Amino acid sequence: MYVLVALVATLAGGLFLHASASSADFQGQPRHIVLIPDTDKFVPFHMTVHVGDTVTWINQDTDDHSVVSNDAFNTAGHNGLNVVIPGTDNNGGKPGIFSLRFFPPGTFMYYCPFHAHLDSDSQPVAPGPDGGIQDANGNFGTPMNGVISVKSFGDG
Ligand SMILES: [Cu+2]
Repeated sequence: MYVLVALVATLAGGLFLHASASSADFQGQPRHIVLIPDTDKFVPFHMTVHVGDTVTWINQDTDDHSVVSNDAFNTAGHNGLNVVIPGTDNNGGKPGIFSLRFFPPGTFMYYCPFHAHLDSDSQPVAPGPDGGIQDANGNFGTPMNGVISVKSFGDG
């Protein structure tokens, strides 16, 4: 009986792996996904990948969003990147998808200028009320941005 349960669990695990692999099969086989849900934020805010890995952004929002490299802080390449990822309203009802492969180890910092721009007093304009990075108290003070740490294999 215990053997049977273990076998079923193994089969179920295999099926789950197969399903998730095929659902991520957009362009090649992205292993790291940053979601833009129906709010103005990148989920997860921070992600660690290895040299040579591909990160894929999936915009599930109706609105367009951008990935713009924050070149003042970037150490992982892709300086000057400025890509609009269409939302479902501008993409035939489907999520917009964008992929980027990382080679130099370092930190890739990026933001969406539509939801992280500066106002006339040079203060960051945060999205709200449900977007941006939020704490448990509903602090909407952080504009739409994200961080990817790119590690070499020796760094573990
Ligand atoms: Cu945005």
